[in-house]
Amino acid sequence: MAAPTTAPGPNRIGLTVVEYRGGKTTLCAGCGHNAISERILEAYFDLGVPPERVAKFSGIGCSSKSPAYFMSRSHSFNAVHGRMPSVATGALLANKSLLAIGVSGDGDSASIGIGQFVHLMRRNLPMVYVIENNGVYGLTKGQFSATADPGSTLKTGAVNHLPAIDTCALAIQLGATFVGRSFSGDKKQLSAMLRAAIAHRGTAMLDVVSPCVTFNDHQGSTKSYAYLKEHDEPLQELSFIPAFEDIAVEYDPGSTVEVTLHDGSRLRLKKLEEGYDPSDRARAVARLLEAAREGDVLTGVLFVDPVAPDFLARLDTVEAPLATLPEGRVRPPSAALDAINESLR
Ligand SMILES: Cc1ncc(C[n+]2csc(CCOP(=O)(O)OP(=O)(O)O)c2C)c(N)n1
Ligand code: SF4
Ligand SMILES: [Mg+2]
Repeated sequence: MAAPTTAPGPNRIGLTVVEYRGGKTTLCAGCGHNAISERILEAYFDLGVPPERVAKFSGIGCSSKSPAYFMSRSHSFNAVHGRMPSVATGALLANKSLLAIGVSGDGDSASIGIGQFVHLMRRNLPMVYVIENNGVYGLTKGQFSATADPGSTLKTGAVNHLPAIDTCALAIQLGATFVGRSFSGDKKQLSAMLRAAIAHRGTAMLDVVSPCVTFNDHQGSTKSYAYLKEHDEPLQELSFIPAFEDIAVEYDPGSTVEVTLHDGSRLRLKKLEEGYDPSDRARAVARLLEAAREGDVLTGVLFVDPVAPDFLARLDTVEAPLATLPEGRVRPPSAALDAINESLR
């Protein structure tokens, strides 16, 4: 049922997957971030999104280098460390027709960038926001970040004593409208989640555990491939049916929740955990805290509200990109300026 295609042939707008590729990666072989770049480009290819409509944003870190490795034909802005949210906000306020994706790291979003991150989550800016979460500052040689779990160790044996920031719990509590957690090694779950995030109108925050093979893949790490294989606790089996595939499939509403997204696509969540309701914010946060206490990594769609108005809708910003508006529409008429000048005399 509606499995991602990524066949070598053209997609629905006549482009091949090669046309969604980016530059050759300079990240370490085996880095989780590389797998996420692949899933991202496949998701846009499968949905037939024109690369020229996409704007990629990032901050600083190995993760923030990732946008260079997918969709070279898209717009791209590699911002300052932790300041990507304000750059993306400005770009979308100036041009509402862009389809935005931000790629950040746990350091970029939860350490230096936490001040910007929290405001992005409460604004519900329409963008996909991926945190490639490896628990360390990979680019600067593997210091603990703010998402490192207490008791986890560095390769040197140093122990983290501070509590971890759970970006998903924080985003849900702050009002984000699509929040999911996945693992770079779970191709099926991550692909469905990314495609749904692209179809969602609002901030879709995906925290993807993405092991750093060079600095944080040892015993004692809770962000390693081995730890995730042992402790990944999926909430649902996800499937995504794009709006252009008009397929009706029977399902049992007792065991499956179907969410209709902004563009008519459907996200189907087959419950693996009885009673989990992805529209209940308080329960979602409580369940994340419970999982953390048990040392489990809860994955899947944690929370979704497909109807809340996004930031640009609330502000009622102009449809046309600001750069295309004629001067007469962006400047106050001279009579208005004269009146202001007169009032200042
Ligand atoms: C203002 C500023 N402070 C510190 C740095 C140094 N620095 C570069 S990347 C980074 C952390 C990156 O960590 P993360 O976002 O988790 O990305 P990763 O490399 O782990 O993917 C730091 C502290 C910087 N570039 N700019
Ligand atoms: S140092 Fe870590 S995060 Fe950076 S590219 Fe290498 S494996 Fe990836
Ligand atoms: Mg990191």
